[in-house]
Amino acid sequence: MSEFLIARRQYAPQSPVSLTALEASSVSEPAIGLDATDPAIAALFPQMARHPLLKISQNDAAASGLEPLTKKTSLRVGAVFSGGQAPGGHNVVAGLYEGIRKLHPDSTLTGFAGGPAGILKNKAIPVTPELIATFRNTGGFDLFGTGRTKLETPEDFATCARIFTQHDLDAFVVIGGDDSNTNAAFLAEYLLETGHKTRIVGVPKTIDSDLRGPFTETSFGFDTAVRVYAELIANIAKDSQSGKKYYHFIRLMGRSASHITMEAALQTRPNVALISEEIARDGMTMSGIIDLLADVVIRRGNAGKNFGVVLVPEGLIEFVPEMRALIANLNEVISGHQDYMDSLRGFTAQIEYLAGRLSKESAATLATLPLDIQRQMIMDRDPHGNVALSQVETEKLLTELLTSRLGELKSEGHFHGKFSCQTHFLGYEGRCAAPTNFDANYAWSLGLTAAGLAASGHSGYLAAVHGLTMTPDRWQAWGVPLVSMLTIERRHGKDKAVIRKTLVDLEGPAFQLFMNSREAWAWDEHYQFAGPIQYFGPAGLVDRIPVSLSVQ
Ligand code: FBP
Repeated sequence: MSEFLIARRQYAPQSPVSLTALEASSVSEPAIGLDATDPAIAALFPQMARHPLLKISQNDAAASGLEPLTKKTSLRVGAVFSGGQAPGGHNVVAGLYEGIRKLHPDSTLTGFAGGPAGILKNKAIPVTPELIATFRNTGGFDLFGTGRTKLETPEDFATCARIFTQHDLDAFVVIGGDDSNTNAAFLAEYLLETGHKTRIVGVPKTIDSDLRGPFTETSFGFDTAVRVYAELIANIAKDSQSGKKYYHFIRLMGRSASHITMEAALQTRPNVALISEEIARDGMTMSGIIDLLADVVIRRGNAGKNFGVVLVPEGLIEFVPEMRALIANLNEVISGHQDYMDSLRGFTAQIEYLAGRLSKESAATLATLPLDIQRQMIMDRDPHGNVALSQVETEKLLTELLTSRLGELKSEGHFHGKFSCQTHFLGYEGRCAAPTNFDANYAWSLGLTAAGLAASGHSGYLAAVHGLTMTPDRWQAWGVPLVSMLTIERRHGKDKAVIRKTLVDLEGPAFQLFMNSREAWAWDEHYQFAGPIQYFGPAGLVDRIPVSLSVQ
């Protein structure tokens, strides 16, 4: 163990008293109305449709008439990581373990290895106090591992039920994003309907911060990941400002929503940060985006500044209208001819085959893209045959198109500066960093909340910890019915019940702050040196929270 990890082990995550003294707390149904469940959702989830909101709080049990959470018999709980890694996952498990053992000292926790597939294959890992001590406050999901197998068919649910019975589980906790929690809702409904005793609790995980809800201001992992990116962006900005010869185009992870890019921009103040949601709202084409970037480069060039920093969200191309249409058309055509496409050797054969099958508009859009990007869009596909958007090097697409536009403008006498660029992708660098104090506390509190919900006998709930702009002792612990977060969306030509991804709110205070600042950032160097995450030292440094959260 490194000196850092040894020292970091000593950090005692913070939580409100309702969670630190979970055994003396109880679960109530406060008279706060959630939006009425969509009738189509209620029809799909008859067992869960009328689930009330739950709150975990400290009560005078005698006065309130509520049962304290403490148990006379031990609890048996299972847990799994599902989907992409996010800093804080180990603290969720540590909080959950601590919580169930507070409620009964003989309670047990069993992890399943490698994500949801580990449940189906019954790859059980017993959690021990030694394991928890080793992993607490560390990044990564290596305690159990993770995976992206989806549990969505009745056969999957029946297998889960069998495995849960085999382990005699009272409750099972899914630590996952929107898709995983959607599937958790279906699993909970199945178990309730079949009279199975195992209750299902979800925990909001994803660096993308797109799983938000009535009492979920962000997911755990977002803060740490962005702070890692912000440190690196600030270093690159310093380099750019020192050498004064490169534009740096930095693509940032975040599958769809631009929360990471916006938060990184608020922390570092780059010259340009593209926000996909705004681009979609304004119907901006790729050519429009290149015009915007060219304008910044030309005006900075006129002031003798041939350098700068541009942030690009990973999901950008999906929000650009003609690219969105191209992706949809490619997905449709490729999925209809997947076996034949796979049998064709090489890009040239595949693109020739596709040429006659794409719509006229899509073929024209595809032809405007650099060859490398065409290759990535056609040949890199996810397991479902769809374009693997996260593999498309959008930052290179932008710099290639921009270089060619600036070349034209130069030959027409409209651009007198120089344009040299470097491209970067920041993603995996941030997903397994040691959690910040904020994420360590938040994830720990979510784990304790999940323990309280698991013990209370409720199923189909998302653990939620609210009031995150306050100090952890003032946070509140809730159980939000998963049905209240579900909505019907059309996916792959079919209506599906899903937890909707929360995109950047263009009317919200964080975007407004960004919008009101960005004009100044474009022309002058307002770069803010974010520095590395601080784990030891003054509260002002170690207990920071995301800017976008603090302005809510
Ligand atoms: P989750 O939604 O599962 O948390 O994953 C988020 C994410 O980190 C995205 O930001 C990124 O696009 C994707 O995972 C990358 O996935 P993979 O690890 O499969 O390459």
